[in-house]
Amino acid sequence: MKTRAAIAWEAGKPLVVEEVDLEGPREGEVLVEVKATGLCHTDKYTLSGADPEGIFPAILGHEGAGVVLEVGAGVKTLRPGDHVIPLYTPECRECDYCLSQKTNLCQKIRITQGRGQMPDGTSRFSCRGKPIHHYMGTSTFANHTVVPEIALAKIRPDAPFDKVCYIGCGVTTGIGAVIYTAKVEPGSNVVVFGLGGIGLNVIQGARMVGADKIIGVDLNPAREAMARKFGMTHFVNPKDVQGDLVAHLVELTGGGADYSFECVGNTTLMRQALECCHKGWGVSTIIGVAAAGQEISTRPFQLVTGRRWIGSAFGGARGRTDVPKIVDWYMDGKINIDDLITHTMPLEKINEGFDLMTRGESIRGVVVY
Ligand code: NAD
Ligand code: AHE
Ligand code: ZN
Ligand code: ZN
Repeated sequence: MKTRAAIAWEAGKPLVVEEVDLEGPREGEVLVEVKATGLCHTDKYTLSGADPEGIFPAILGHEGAGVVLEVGAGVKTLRPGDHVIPLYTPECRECDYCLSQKTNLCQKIRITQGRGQMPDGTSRFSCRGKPIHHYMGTSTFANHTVVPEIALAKIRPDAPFDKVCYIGCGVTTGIGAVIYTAKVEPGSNVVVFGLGGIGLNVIQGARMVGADKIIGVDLNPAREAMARKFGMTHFVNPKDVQGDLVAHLVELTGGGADYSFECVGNTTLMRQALECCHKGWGVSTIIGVAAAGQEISTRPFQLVTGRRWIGSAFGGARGRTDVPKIVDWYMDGKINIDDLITHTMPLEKINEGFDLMTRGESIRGVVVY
């Protein structure tokens, strides 16, 4: 079939919206009509050329929601008409990783996914006869996409696509990092570096679990009002801090954060996030994605004295199990998504959506097909 997609032909160049050819689903695969997709900073990162797994040409996008149109041979859990959220972290429920119950990082199709291919090593997308790579197994910057069955969460049919698409990455990543990865307890003091599409969901997750102080750190003063609405109790703009930021945060938390989260992708901030944690027990979770070649460092003494440095992908969520629950939380009014979606646009305006992100004017931009 023919469909419309925003193609990343080359690193560092704007996306080009054009017609593409899409082959039907093969065994274990599902054809999805994407109804809406969010723009995540990770798409921008890959487009920039800094991602070692960035392969071009490709159809980016990993924060979608849509409807199943057709299923390939052997697909048992989905049928046409089902509403779904594509998962860049699938859940096969049979690989060693899934069975371990210690991680959400299902590895069943990770190798081909990282090569921009479907599990059989080929692509379903092409444009003027030239194959186009998939991205993160999802490619939601296409109006139609083919996704493995194990990488689709079935969601309730009454959930609005233009809101719950954000659960495909940002909402789950932020809230999940708090509840599934760090397991923040009520009464904890929390510091969040970066108050964008991910960090604001960390804030909302911290409030949900009953954190005490929730301190947000961002260079953009415009982020303060939104973060307070989501539960932030103190705002720190590093530009306004005289002296050492880490010392300031340790003082503000009365000895150090019980939990900190880095939601920017900046290795200097990752170090500060670790070092502002409380001696003996503070846990710092890295969520931000840093470019190829970047490395983190700290004095080992920071860890010897009881701080722990951990990371979180997709908020530690098991997609097929947890995403439908998070959709329920939204539909039940337990989490706020609407206020974070500051801009919606047609696919033709997707580059303007990324410009808004770069200028710090949007929290989440969403393309509605
Ligand atoms: P965003 O652009 O919406 O937000 C980034 C925020 O960081 C902005 O508010 C910006 O003002 C702030 N910021 C930038 N530099 C700063 C600095 N030096 N000090 C303080 N604040 C600063 O991005 P996002 O969509 O929220 O994504 C954040 C990061 O998380 C990215 O690196 C993205 O790739 C990553 N990410 C990781 C996962 C995961 O599963 N681990 C999932 C989604 C996104
Ligand atoms: N290809 C990148 C890695 C990027 C990365 O860490 N991705 C996160 C999700 S970011 C979503 O916005 C992730 O899930 N990582 C686990 C995995 O298996 O990719 C790079 O820098 O190499
Ligand atoms: Zn993302
Ligand atoms: Zn698995």
